[in-house]
Amino acid sequence: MRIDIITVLPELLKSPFDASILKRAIEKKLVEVHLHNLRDFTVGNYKQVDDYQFGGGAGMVLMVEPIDKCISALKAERDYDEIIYMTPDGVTLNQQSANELSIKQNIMILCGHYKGVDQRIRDLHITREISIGDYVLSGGELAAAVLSDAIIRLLPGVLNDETSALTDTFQDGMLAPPVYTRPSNYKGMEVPKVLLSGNFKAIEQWRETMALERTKEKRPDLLE
Ligand code: 6GU
Repeated sequence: MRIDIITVLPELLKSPFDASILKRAIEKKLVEVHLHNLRDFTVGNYKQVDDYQFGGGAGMVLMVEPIDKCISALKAERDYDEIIYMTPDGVTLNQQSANELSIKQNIMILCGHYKGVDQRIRDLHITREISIGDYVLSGGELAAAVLSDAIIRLLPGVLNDETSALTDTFQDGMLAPPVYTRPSNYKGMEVPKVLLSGNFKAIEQWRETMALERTKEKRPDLLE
């Protein structure tokens, strides 16, 4: 898979891809992530990427021309399965949409900023608009990092047995069961005995029961 991210703040997006699982996925060439600085596509001397909105009102809008130039240059290089705009008025990201995107070949992600982007970019190029929840962030960069992480960890070979995505919360529409590690007794708090029993059938059963109980308690909406 290849992910191209268009942003006015590439420095904000470097570190998420430079540690842990995402770093390893890139090193193993399971994914390529390319950051594109919108300022490299400006016209004129001031490297201007945003401007006041027509009709008045507070907040700057990312201009159509630099974004169109950047997206068009990338499109000329390869076909994109999705061109995603990160925006709080998009469709809320969930595990199912992350699963869907993880089987694509080339994905482009546009990060909004300030009051967003000129509507003509959305009309012209965008195939999907994604939000990461009902709250407002200063820009789409952190949301793009969240989306990329959710996708990349699903790519074959990225996770090993220990970190397998199959047992994740949400992957089967349920929350994951509680987990414990050593010591088995901490300040009198005991680990559930079944987990120490070596009886894998009983452990599996316990985990299923606990997952269901936890989902009923914390996220009954998932069971409807
Ligand atoms: Cl994708 N962008 C911004 N700016 N705020 C958000 C968001 C995205 N998702 C939730 N809040």
